[in-house]
Amino acid sequence: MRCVFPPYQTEPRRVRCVHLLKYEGVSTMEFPFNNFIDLKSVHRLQKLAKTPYSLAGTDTLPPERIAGFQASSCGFNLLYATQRLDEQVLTELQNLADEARLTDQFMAMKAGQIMNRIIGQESEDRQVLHTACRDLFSETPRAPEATAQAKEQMTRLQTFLTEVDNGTITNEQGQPFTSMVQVGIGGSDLGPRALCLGLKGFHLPGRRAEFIANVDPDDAAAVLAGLDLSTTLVNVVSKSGTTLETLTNEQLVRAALKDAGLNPARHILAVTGKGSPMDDPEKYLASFYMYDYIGGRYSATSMVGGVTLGFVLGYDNFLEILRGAGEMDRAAENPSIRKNLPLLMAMLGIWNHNFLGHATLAVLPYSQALLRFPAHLQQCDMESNGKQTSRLGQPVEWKTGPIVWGEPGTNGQHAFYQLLHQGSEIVPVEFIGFRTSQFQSDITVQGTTSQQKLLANMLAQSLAMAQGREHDNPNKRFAGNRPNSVLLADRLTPYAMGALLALYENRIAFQGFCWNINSFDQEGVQLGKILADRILEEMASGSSGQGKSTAQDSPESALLRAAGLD
Ligand code: G6Q
Repeated sequence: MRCVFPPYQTEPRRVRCVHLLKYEGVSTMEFPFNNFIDLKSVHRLQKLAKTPYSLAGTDTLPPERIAGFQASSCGFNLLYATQRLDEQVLTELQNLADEARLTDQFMAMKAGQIMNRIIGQESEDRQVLHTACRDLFSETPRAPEATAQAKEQMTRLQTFLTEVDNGTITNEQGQPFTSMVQVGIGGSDLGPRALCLGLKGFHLPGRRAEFIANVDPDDAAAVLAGLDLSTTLVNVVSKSGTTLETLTNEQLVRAALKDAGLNPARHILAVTGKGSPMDDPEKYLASFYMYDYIGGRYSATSMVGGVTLGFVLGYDNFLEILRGAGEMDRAAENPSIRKNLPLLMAMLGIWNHNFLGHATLAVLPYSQALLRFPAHLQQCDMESNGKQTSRLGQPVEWKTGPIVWGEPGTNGQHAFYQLLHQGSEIVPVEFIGFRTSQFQSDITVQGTTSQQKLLANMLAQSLAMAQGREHDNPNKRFAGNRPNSVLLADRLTPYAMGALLALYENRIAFQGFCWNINSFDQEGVQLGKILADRILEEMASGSSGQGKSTAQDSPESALLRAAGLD
């Protein structure tokens, strides 16, 4: 039985197709409901949202509330007493997760159901199996075939890295490679880059990794200027093997290698989809694969991240990233929101976004290492859940993904926190912190370490946003009631980094399941690419540069002229 409904609006509103999820032996999955806004728990939550718990004032956070609103998974603790909710709201959020069958949908995804599709419309129609890349440690992986493919790639990676380490793979002069440049964009850049920067304290001595993403020639120029190309490996990463920016930058780097008198075939490796135009092992020093069922923005734990991270951190540390991610994926199977951090964070986000009406979300890591993690989340969240068509191919009538943004604290405190505390827009915040520093090199000044100062600031911000402060002078008044949570772990290790990545990936997937949208395609990036191709054609042919504008000019030509680029 399929959940294909007649055109939107003609179908009477009701929740249908419940109890049709199956995990095994079913190639297509039936989605368990139609409209988010028709779920019974949604109606109850709408009523509760009229009088949310008030955090403002000095007696709103008694110790029992702070102790009660905590949860943990895989070494991460979430303190969420500073959210605008009470036990009743939490119970209804659990009911919503149950009614929308969120963990069932997650299990179905992990087991290889076709989750990337829109029923009744042309769509990608693919499995979503990034979780299989890290399901390497269990004797009963949820998607055994995909995990077997991941293991095969891991073995290739281990062999390659061993040969780089033991001098079997060297440059033409027999010198070891010390640097790797990853050339890729979007999902083939952001996650791997965020993780690479996130784990600098674990980089192998003498090893370094750089990234070139932008087609702006200044990006490549700045990176290449700081490298000795003779001891540099270039890792070109593109799932499709057709991305304009990446193919252009590959040519640019090939030319730079040749200019330096080096043989590109001894320096350039590739990570790509099987059968893509880049799947040409003859052309590269080594080739690794990622598969159709791994979306770009969910690919950091596949070879898309594995090759560069393995090179700079060592194979064992990459394996630790996968172990952390794999354990968080297991934690995400628990139907109880009190025991499943990704699910809890998904539901808190939905409470703030759909019921309290907050349009954006700031992710503020109190960890300089996580400098680029918000940028990765921007892509992962907004490309996944910035949608307005349901999985049944109908327009949605409820809010889907929020605007996600962020920067590390304490730097942000000296920048945009003014708006967070006193602006007219309420911005829910997710703070992320670690009890000890990554490098474990610190100084005590006036009785506290820098790490303590960092964490004290994070907790202070959480309290200030929640409780605010009364003042006679309205300009010095803080209204409070700015919801936030604090996510804490002991130290940002490879294991913690993997767990954090999977925590957010799974939170995003749970929200997409709840909104009944397809979190795994990205049609919204296509139109701009098509128009850019048209403008490039005009630039290459010079057809817009023939005199004054005419009434027949296409908008592309007219814009080129107006921009002085004809
Ligand atoms: C991610 C998107 C997108 C993609 C890039 C790079 O989910 O699909 O960001 O990763 O466009 O694509 P290629 O890896 O195919 O070059």
